Amino acid sequence: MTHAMRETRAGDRLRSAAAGLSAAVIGVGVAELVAAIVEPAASPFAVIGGGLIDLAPAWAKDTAIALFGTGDKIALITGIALVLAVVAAGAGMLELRRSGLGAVILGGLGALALVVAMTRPGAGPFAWAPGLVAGVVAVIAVRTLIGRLRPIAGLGPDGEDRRRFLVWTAGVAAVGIVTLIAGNVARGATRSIEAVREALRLPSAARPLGSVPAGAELDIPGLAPLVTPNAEFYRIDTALIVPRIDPADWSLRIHGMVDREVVISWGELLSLPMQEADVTLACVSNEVGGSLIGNARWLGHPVRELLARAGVSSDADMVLSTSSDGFTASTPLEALTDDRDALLAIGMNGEPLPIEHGFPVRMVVPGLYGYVSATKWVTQLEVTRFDRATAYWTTRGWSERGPIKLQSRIDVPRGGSVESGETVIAGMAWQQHVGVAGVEVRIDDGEWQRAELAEAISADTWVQWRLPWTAESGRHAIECRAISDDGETQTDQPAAPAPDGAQGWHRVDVTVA
Ligand SMILES: Nc1nc2c(c(=O)[nH]1)N[C@H]1C(S)=C(S)[C@@H](COP(=O)(O)O)O[C@H]1N2
Ligand SMILES: [Mo]
Repeated sequence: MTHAMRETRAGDRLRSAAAGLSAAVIGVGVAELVAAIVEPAASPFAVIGGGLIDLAPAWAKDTAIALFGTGDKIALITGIALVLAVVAAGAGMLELRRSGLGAVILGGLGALALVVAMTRPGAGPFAWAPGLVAGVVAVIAVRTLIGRLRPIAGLGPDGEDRRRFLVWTAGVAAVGIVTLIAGNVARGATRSIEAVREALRLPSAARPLGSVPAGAELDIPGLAPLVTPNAEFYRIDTALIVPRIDPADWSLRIHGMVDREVVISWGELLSLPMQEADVTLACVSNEVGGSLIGNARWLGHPVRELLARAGVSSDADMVLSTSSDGFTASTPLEALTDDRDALLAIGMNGEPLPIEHGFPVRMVVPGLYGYVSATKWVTQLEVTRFDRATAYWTTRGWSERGPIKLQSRIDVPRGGSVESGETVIAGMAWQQHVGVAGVEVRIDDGEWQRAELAEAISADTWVQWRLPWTAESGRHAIECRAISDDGETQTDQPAAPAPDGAQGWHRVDVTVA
């Protein structure tokens, strides 16, 4: 084999890989456009990503959140795109070596997207369309492009030149990118739900809460605000495409171990007495010192009232709430029937729920981690028993119950370097529905010092704390621990988030200049 020949073959391999890649790009692009038009939730990326999320074991969810935080979804999409690119390039190379082989691979990927889309919870009547289109378009594209490459590679009649092949390949990819962008724009344009939300006027609470106590907000730079603005509120869910529910189409069905099923529409819900509650929501995946926690003023109707209307069987001990996208949470029945502010919430900090926080209706239950209580886009409450039904994260290894653990966090200083002299250490502490009685701080394993606790809004919210500190130069370790209203002292025994929440003391290392 001459040197020149070897070079040509390497070039052809590269060309065939590019052909496979651009065939995949046009397949995906056209499919995303079709999905945006007929059924946004059936986008091949969304269904494959959603399927992977649902298959992922607890440690994978944990690792993803630890690595990418709330950017975990972007990381997942990027990962899928990279795998697809590699497979598609390989399909192009195989198609050149053996006609039909690459087409089978790309068609198979389309079929996979089709099957996954049709078996997703809440799949609509056109769920099959994007996958089918992706497969067909990609097969036609790879057959056409590789057909044009074959003569160049010396495998067919002459008459093609490299430049024309390149133009074709680039053209196909360009069309794919344009349709991909168009699909995303089209999906954005189905923003009508955004418009509906913006036009909504929420009813006011029967007995509106006053503003938060003046002594509750310490106002220290770097310290988390007591009330988390909606735009800064952490978001955790399994939804790659956020469900967009028109309130006019929304209803909640209460069924299972009840005397009578209750179905309530949006209009009916709005006509019921509304109640406000300040409640801090926390994610079980929050690491010690982490930021998957926020506090908001929620507006809603007590879940208790609707359960009473349905008449709950005395044998029941759990309510399985289900969202429009199939997520489920198992909430102990008593947390929904005792006197706490467990709400079917429609408002968050004076606005309708943001779409990514559950519009139009979600659950909020003080004292429990979000994964066992805070179902967004909620559409069903099934009254049942823990020994009869299992919720989404429980089947993936997380605890079936998730009471909030006593925790505290240092926000100021957050590490790095600090000026020497008079300064302040400050942070947050929480154990929703129990309440925080105190926070202690120690420096360099010294004596525990009692921090000044700000006024709490209620036992259902986190509380700020501060401790004046004379910082002396050198390296220092700052630790904190909370004491609850039950008299419990926050444990120093570290535990990872899985299966029922992280624990241990938060520690910050600083260098004082
Ligand atoms: N439909 C749905 N609701 C959900 C989830 C979800 O994945 N899907 N995740 C839960 C978890 S794990 C948490 S911590 C909270 C987070 O609520 P937020 O995104 O409004 O902060 O929502 C809960 N409700
Ligand atoms: Mo969570």
